[in-house]
Amino acid sequence: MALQAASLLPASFSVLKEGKSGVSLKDSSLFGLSLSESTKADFSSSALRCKREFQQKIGAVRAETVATASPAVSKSTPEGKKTLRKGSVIVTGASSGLGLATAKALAETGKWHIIMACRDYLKAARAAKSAGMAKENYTIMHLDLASLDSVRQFVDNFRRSDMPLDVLVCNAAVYLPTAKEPTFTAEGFELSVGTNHLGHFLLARLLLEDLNKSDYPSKRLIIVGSITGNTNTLAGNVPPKANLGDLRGLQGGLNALNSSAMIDGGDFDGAKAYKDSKVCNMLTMQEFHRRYHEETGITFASLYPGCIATTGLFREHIPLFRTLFPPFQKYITKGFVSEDEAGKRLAQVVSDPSLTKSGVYWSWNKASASFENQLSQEASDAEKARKVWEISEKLVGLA
Ligand code: LMG
Ligand code: NDP
Ligand code: PMR
Repeated sequence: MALQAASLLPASFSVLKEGKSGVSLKDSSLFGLSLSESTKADFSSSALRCKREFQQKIGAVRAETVATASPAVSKSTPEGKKTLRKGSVIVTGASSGLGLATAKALAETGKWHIIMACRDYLKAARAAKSAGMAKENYTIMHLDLASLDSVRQFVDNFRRSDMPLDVLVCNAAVYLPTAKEPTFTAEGFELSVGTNHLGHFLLARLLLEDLNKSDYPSKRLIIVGSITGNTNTLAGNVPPKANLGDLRGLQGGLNALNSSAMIDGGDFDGAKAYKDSKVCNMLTMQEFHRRYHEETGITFASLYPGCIATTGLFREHIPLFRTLFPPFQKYITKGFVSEDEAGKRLAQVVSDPSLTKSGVYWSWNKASASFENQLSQEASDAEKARKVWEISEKLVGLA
């Protein structure tokens, strides 16, 4: 695995040997208001070759849940039980937080090989090691979502690895709440929307072909969303609120030259840009579902994993916020979840046989049971989803 990981690195990389508006506030408990409504609303040919090589590489594991396993991916053991090869899943941003916890949860099942798609190879390698992930369960590959060249290079490298692709998890994100001025991706898009939305948009569009080739019984494309992009919740009403407006800034390329750096054309606000990017993530998932679910059978899903107040997402926030935010979420909103728990939730969306419905935005209730959640009016606006899709494909060079 070490060699394989090393051979997939770009030449410039050092080699490591390890491998609907209306906020619901019924029965709440925050300052005399209860949060359970908001919880409910939001807590609340070559394929064959790949397959053969992949099976040799990582072996086959016993299938527990394959109702529809095709003979191609399963084989019989001497005891007559069906086995299923390991699933192959790409997780972006698996070097910390939710992505790492998800990779760990999947690796522990022994049924998944995780391609950790990360911008910092060494960090990812250390993270996987300290999470106790066994080397045969993962491969690290370089991906910087803030560069479309890097996204294309990643897709090439991945294809050269001959591993199949059964599930893609678009998880990585940046959040720049204290930035006074916008910063930009390699192509000159505002960094939060450029990374969280446009980088993933290109990646997912390119890898759809690879997912389509997979013979795995349940193929999935998951894009991580959030409560804070949904204005039908209390959390989504904390200013600044997400709002894509008429998309004039996105249309202009978010470069702060001939257009605003913000999707709606307004003044730059890092927290809003992040929330807008999450709306794009949730709209993109639904547009994928509308365009491709019937034709491909792929499950498209998004989720709010809970408030994981301890992750690196808040690294740019002021120290006081970083100190107060976890106890605030734990004891006041009660929306807090640990990285481990959130990782198990996302791992369910990757592999649980009961979560195969497409076009769904998953959330979990206080008892950690999953449910289909409602998106805000804007985050479920089909016309806006189509426009975001069409503008985005021009920006990333697909149209
Ligand atoms: C913006 O500020 C920044 O300007 C922007 O740069 C970016 O960072 C953005 O979203 C990110 O935030 C948001 C600012 C405005 O909020 C804060 O600064 C508050 C930080 C809170 C985080 C930690 C809180 C710690 C609280 C203390 C906990 C310690 C324990 C004490 C125990 C006490 C026991 C009683 O925030 C606001 O504007 C606040 C008001 C927003 C509420 C909006 C909700 C709309 C729905 C109305 C219902 C309101 C009910 C609850 C209101 C609670 C308000 C505190
Ligand atoms: P972290 O900061 O811990 O993880 C984000 C990951 O994204 C890191 O691995 C980071 O890499 C990676 N990343 C950032 N920029 C790039 C880039 N240009 N190219 C490749 N990878 C990149 O935050 P979380 O785990 O909290 O966030 C994960 C997801 O969960 C995000 O989509 C976020 O929106 C979502 N989410 C988080 C919530 C929370 O409460 N924390 C709540 C709801 C949703 P590196 O390690 O190198 O920095
Ligand atoms: Mg929020 C039900 C209450 C709830 C939940 C689940 C969250 C989640 N937040 C809630 C309430 C509140 N928050 C309230 C009442 C306030 C005002 C005091 C508040 C404030 C607040 C701030 C300043 N919250 C924040 C911030 C951030 O900077 C975080 C953010 O917006 O990142 C974009 C954040 C978050 N609150 C959440 C979640 C999940 C986040 C962060 C991450 C994300 O959406 O991805």
